[in-house]
Amino acid sequence: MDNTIVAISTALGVGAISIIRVSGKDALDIVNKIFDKDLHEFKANTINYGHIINEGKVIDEVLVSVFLAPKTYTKEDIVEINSHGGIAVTNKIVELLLENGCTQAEPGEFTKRAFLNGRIDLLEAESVMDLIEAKTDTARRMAINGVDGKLSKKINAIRDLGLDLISNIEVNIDYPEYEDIEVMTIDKVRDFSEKLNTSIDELLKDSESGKLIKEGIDTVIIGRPNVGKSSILNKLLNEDKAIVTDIPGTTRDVVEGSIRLNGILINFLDTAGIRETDNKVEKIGVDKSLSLIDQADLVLLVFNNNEKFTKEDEELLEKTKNKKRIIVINKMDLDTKIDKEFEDSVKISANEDVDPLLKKINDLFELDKINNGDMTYLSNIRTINLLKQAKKISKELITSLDNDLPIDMLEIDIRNILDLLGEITGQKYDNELIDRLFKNFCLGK
Ligand SMILES: Nc1nc2c(ncn2[C@@H]2O[C@H](COP(=O)(O)OP(=O)(O)O)[C@@H](O)[C@H]2O)c(=O)[nH]1
Ligand SMILES: [Mg+2]
Repeated sequence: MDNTIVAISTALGVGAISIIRVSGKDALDIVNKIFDKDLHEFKANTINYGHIINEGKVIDEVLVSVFLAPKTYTKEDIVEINSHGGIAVTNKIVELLLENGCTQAEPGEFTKRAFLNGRIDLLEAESVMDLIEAKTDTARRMAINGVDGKLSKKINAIRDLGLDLISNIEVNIDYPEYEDIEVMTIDKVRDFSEKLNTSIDELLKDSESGKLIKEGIDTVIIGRPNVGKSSILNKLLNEDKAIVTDIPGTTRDVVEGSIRLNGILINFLDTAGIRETDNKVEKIGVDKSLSLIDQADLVLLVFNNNEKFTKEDEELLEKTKNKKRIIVINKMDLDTKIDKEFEDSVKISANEDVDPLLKKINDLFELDKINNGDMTYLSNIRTINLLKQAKKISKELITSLDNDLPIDMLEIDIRNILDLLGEITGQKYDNELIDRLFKNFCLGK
């Protein structure tokens, strides 16, 4: 991290202003070479008017902010140039900075430096990205709790439980001859182990909400041709997105659209109706529909109230039986001819209203509850996987206690849990992981 990096931090394109960010020990010296004032004369955390100059010619009229280490985003000296927005201006300034000693920053490199220099932990760094990528206000609320360190606090509180456990075990090992200490510590160890187990469990349960908030619910609409799938999609989205006709096999490609339900993004995928077909194009669509079932978080399986239940309907029922699923009986405005009863189904008429369906989705995922939660959740696959491993070990811990295993044997398990929690917040990390993680960030962040 000896080099001084530069990147455009604002979105590329035409806009009122752009911000070019420079970070590193030579930040002030390098910008000085192309600025018409001496940045060293400015106070920290000030914004100053001046010109970017090259070979005596004015390149742009700018405002330059100076932030001095260590009280900056990266803990290094940072200079931010607010230039006029636009591709030619910003590219020219970056080009000059590169010529004068800067290195082009990699994606996420500023935040990576903030992490490596110890200003933020890994969970906070990941949350910065989540905040930038948040598509809903709910996702924003969750991400800011991560950026703020609330989530790290939760993880660290669980780590503290583990540390308490270890110290109790060690007291027990150090004074084995005192029976009352032994009895007392074993009770404590059990108590802490259960607390540890419950806390991990709760956090893991919350992370399911976290994942939904972050990624939304991928919902695939499945059914035979002409049962009204595309009509349902259009009504859900309140727009004529998919083509609706009375000709079976109209929808061939996947049509997508999303809505927000109680702050959660629901991504709907309307598919080709599933049936045996000789038409090459339609067949590709049918195969695609079937493969989408596997990836979906939710399947809306649509049947036609106005037709007898068919063998194909039965097959779809079978194919989706292990998925989270809502059975939708459509065309309720027409005569009932369907000759199959379902314990739990939503009956609608797509040309009238789909509110009962929305209510059902809400109830199935308890979306209003999620939306009213405290939003301090893990939501990334990396951290959720680590927590899952920790949970497995903490469950074994309880089993060991139930089986009266010698107490010193538990210490290894607890240390493993501590390590896993440490990996979540980045107290322990390997460089390859860090490189991979920050590569997904945007440039200039
Ligand atoms: N009466 C009635 N007709 C519907 C309803 N839903 C869809 N349709 C009609 O059924 C036909 C097929 O609808 P479409 O949405 O294209 O079905 P898909 O093939 O499953 O996508 C169209 O003529 C729609 O207007 C409904 O609830 N009631
Ligand atoms: Mg259709």
